[in-house]
Amino acid sequence: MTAGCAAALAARAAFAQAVLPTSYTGPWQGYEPPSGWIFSGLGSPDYGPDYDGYNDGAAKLDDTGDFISIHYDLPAAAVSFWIRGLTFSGGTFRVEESVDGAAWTELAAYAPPPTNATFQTLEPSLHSRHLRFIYSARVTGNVGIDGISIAKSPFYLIERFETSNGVGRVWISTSDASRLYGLQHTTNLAMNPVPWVQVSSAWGNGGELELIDFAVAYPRYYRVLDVTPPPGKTVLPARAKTPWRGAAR
Ligand SMILES: [Ca+2]
Ligand SMILES: [Ca+2]
Repeated sequence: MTAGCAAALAARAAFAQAVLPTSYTGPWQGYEPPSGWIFSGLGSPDYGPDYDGYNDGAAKLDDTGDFISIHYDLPAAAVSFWIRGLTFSGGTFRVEESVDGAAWTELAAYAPPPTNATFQTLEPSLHSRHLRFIYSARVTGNVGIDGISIAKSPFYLIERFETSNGVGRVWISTSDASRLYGLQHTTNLAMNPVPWVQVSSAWGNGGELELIDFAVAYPRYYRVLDVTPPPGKTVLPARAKTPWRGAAR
């Protein structure tokens, strides 16, 4: 393989994104991962019986630097997986998250991982778009990983907020053209349950989307979520605003 070809492949791997929700149960070593996923240095053969019950193997990480990474498209609510240490001693295994795929921060560290296969759920930052399971320092033993799934957050990250003349404008960075987005606010985050009120909604446009609150007051906290009606329910298009002329006949 030429250097240019390798670079092009690396670039394609770097840009491929998994669409949330995403999950993978196996088989692992020697198999093509889903789009946006990378398997690096996995040992052969996979562990069996596996941990998630799909009978398709658990991944074997058996050297320092072995990893499974996932690049995904939207804020994640949670990542779940099975983990097991096998004659593990002295090293460290980490689950890490990243905004850009270059700078990584620790989400969890296992020194050692549990000796029985154990189901874990972690909550990455809404800013993160990359997760990786990495054998950061091996001394003795291996780590088995299985049944990784990443859930989509129901909330969208508010990228910008501006107010002017009592009107608030909120932007989210990505939107899908076929989805309806709601802007909701509350004045009291301490209540249980928190009373959220929808102040406006807008159909996605495939890119950055603006949502407007026409009557900003403080304190006021916002969230943006997908409020697309389920199939079968239709939303009437907004009527053109015309001056009031009295009751229609
Ligand atoms: Ca499996
Ligand atoms: Ca390896």
